[in-house]
Amino acid sequence: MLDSINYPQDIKQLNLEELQILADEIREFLIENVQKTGGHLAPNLGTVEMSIAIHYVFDTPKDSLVFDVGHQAYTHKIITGRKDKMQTMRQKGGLSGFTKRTESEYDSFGAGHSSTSISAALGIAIGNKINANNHKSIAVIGDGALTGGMSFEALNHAGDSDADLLIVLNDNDMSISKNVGAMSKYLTKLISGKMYSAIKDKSLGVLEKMPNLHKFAKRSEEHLKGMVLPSTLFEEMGIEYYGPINGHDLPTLIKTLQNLKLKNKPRLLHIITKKGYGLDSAESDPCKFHGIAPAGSNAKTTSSYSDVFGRWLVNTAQNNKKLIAITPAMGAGSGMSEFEQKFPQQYFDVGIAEQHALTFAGGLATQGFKPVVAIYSTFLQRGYDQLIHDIALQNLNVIFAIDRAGLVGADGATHAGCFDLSFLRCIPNLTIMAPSDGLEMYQMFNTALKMTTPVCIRYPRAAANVEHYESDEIIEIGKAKVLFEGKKTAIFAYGNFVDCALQAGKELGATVIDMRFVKPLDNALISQMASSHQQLISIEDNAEFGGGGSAISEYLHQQKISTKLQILALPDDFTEQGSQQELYKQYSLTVEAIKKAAQ
Ligand SMILES: Cc1ncc(C[n+]2csc(CCOP(=O)(O)OP(=O)(O)O)c2C)c(N)n1
Repeated sequence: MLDSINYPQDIKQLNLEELQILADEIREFLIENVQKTGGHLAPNLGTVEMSIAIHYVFDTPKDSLVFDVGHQAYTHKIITGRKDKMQTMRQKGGLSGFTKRTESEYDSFGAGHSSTSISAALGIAIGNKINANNHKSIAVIGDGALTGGMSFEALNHAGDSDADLLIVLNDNDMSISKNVGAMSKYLTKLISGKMYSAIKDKSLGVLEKMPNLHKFAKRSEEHLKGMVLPSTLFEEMGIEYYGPINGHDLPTLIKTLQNLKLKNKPRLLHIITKKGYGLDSAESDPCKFHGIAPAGSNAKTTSSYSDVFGRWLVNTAQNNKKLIAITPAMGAGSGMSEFEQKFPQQYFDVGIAEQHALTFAGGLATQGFKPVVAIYSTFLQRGYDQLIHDIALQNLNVIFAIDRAGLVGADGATHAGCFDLSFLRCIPNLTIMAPSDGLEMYQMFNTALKMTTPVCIRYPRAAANVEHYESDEIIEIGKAKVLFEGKKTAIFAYGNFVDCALQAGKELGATVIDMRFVKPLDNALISQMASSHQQLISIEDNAEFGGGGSAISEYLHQQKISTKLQILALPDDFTEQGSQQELYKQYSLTVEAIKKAAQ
């Protein structure tokens, strides 16, 4: 069946039986393909029927379909002209793992970060209304993404509008880890109504015995609406609520969507799905199968920076009850699983709520706690005002463990941590460090623990480059470290690029410096290097504008020191996807590039 399907009009020719066969074939295709390419397997196994049903019922791309995060849109990609490129997914030059407007007219809105879909789809719906074109606007959002503040802001707006907006809430009770929070509990309450208590049954078989919605079709709308509870939180907010229904039952999905298509007010369809549906291993461990590496990729042998951070947390908490670790829904990825298990009282997963995570940490800091916010560089962008207004301005003692800084690889531009040095450097009161290996990182966290002001430690998605990293030592604030003494050229390396600089430096006979601090800079050392060397090179995986090299340049300018400085950093452009090594080469962040710059 799949061979003959390329676009939504092809699936519109199929009958229900054929659609079911198509769903089964797509699921098999996904299992095979994603294991080869790597990517978000479990989320996509949960959205096969939903994606088919939406394209079957609606008239995409005239009707806009907006996926939240966009990590669960693989079936959508397969049936919107991209089936043959699925094997290129997440690779250099290949399909994005998320929705992307430049990739297809069917991707109504680009995504990667969470909780944007209702706002974007509402914008489209209100635009449609003003343009009087009768097009539909559909947001697909997971229960995890619904924990993000923007979702609530958008619901608040939508419920008070008359926009033709359909929200499909894909509820699988999971974020990457188990979903958290009061909203998640409320959704569970909704679905544990008598009629759907059977949903937890793995086979979902009991649901099939339930009357299909088409039997209700001739009855009044009121019967369709609020079938389980007389009123829901959504309805109280002015958004009609429908469901919950089984999100793997194609006939029910199609019939329900056909009914909901006829309406033109803000409305929400609550569908229940199983993350990893159809693959036993993914169903039983959906967190592990949320995102998987490609088959044959190197098995992990050494500790990553995230592992080192996790170890530091666990070791430090043994005798520090004031240490509080906070994650906006990224506990496992941030290396905090052991900490969560051993110190549940000191661990807070606040949901996909970066803004709240920061201000919550600020509040804790005022009470004498040592909050550590573990956050990916790209998601810290969400908490920028909170960082300035709620932490730095009040000089509160919050430690930021900024993971996935620099180029992250296959996830591409939406997830690259290319801007943190630029947006952090300009904020007063912050200390910013970038470790060159796991040992230095461990000592930086020891140092941060002793400080009383806000501290950022930014590190990459990479192996931590050392076997032994546990240490009691601290490092001197604002002091860089000369690793190799040479002549003529001095190379200032930040974080992960120290190794590469050292190799180039040794080959060139150049001086190599591990900068360690982006703020405060080791100005004395920079002056000294500028006067004793003919030329300077800096290297980092941050945008050139405002990054570590830029900091050196600004200092030299302020001091009226005239010298040659070449900054190796990321260009004024959004970076591509690909392996980290491919991207370092593309953006000239290699030993060769340093040698070329020196020459
Ligand atoms: C702002 C932001 N924070 C964190 C993430 C990382 N992230 C990607 S998917 C995901 C979980 C989403 O859960 P849900 O919406 O329920 O979708 P599911 O994967 O369960 O289908 C998280 C936390 C993100 N993409 N954006």
